[in-house]
Amino acid sequence: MKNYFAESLWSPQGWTRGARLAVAAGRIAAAADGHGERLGRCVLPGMPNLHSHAFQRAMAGLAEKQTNSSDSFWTWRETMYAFAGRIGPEDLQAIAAQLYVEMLEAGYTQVCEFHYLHHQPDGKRYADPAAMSLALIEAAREAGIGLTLLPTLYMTGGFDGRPLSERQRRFGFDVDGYLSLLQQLVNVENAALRIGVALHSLRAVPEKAMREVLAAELTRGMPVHVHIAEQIGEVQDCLALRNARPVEWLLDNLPVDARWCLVHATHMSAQETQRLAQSGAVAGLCPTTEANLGDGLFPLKAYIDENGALGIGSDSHISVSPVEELRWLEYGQRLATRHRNIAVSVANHSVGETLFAAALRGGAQAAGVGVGAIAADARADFIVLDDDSALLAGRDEASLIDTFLFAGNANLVRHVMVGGDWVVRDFRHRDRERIAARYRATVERLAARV
Ligand code: NGQ
Ligand code: ZN
Repeated sequence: MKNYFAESLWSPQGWTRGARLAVAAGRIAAAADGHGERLGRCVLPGMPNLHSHAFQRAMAGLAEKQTNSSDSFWTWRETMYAFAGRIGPEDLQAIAAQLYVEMLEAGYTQVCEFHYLHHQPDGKRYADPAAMSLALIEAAREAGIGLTLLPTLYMTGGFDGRPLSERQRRFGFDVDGYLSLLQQLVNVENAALRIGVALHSLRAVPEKAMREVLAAELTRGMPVHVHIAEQIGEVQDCLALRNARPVEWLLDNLPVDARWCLVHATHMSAQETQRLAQSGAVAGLCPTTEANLGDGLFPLKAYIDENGALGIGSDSHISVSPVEELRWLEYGQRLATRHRNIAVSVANHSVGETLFAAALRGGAQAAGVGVGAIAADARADFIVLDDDSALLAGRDEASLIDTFLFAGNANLVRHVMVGGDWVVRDFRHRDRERIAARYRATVERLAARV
């Protein structure tokens, strides 16, 4: 048992002054005694990252040149597919480990990996069909981040059920193959690894297959993630072929509840927004990627007013920072409405606290793991902000989180604990150099392969 002391500890219920924390066997123990080691002035729960495609971290910055005067999400996707085609299991492990180190240093302590790069580039199975999944599991273990691995079902190339394109072939599974991959991975679940279901999108998974996966005994109680309504083109195709908008269709046809995470859900009518909020599902918002890809803006105000659950993800990883995701979540709304201080609730007028609390709660729900709060028996995950930072000087508890999220560009996350282990001390991950060196060698090799 190890005892710690924090001057101010924040949880979604509010601040505790002079908090004592005991950590035993990787968890927060019920009661602490003695004074313990001083952690710092401000201790917060670690943030879950509810949406990641790890391999895309290595192409950050490589899709910012105009290829066509009408560049869009769809032309970006071609660039992404070409890049995806070069990644093998060892590459994936090196890239993901680097990404997870960056996440930890930024204050994320759990990541939901929406993983669809299953097979060899030509679509052939690896000798172990789980090779790519195992590479992600190994990367998370090396970095020391909690992982919710969401192997992704991907079957068709569009709403009309067309076959996968050549570049999509390595994503493809039938339902039986998919369920046996899930079973193999469930067998290695542990305190730092949870397995869940991902259905890539309404474009990529036929309704019948969705029903079969959800009916399987194996998937009972698992988190279920799906990409939805990110682009207008997708809304139009869905309307044309199913006579319903994507979120509307999903809510009408599948048992959407608190197990579900609808990633993006950008384009919703007022009625869809209200119904999604009432379903108890989490809206998985990825503001920096959604900005980067030109997706559009989520109807945040209406959704918060209906008490909708939400969380944040770094998705394509052009940015890896909970601060930047939450900042841009609010700024998008300010720019569009020409108002300020939008994401607040009746109970709390602080934008920072409202967003931070919502993303902790929704992120933990989407991850299917009891994280996101510093509470008795929870996994011992927390972050300690930098006492020496000038940005936090003179800030009392009422403005600490607003300042953390909205002021400056320096990383204020100084120490990070996951499952009772200090993975980041004084801003540096414990294995940062080794993992960065391997990453560098990997991207240099990938660049040479073009
Ligand atoms: C993905 N990413 O699966 O990586 C997608 C692009 C698609 C985002 N939507 C591919 N941000 O949706 O077909
Ligand atoms: Zn995605």
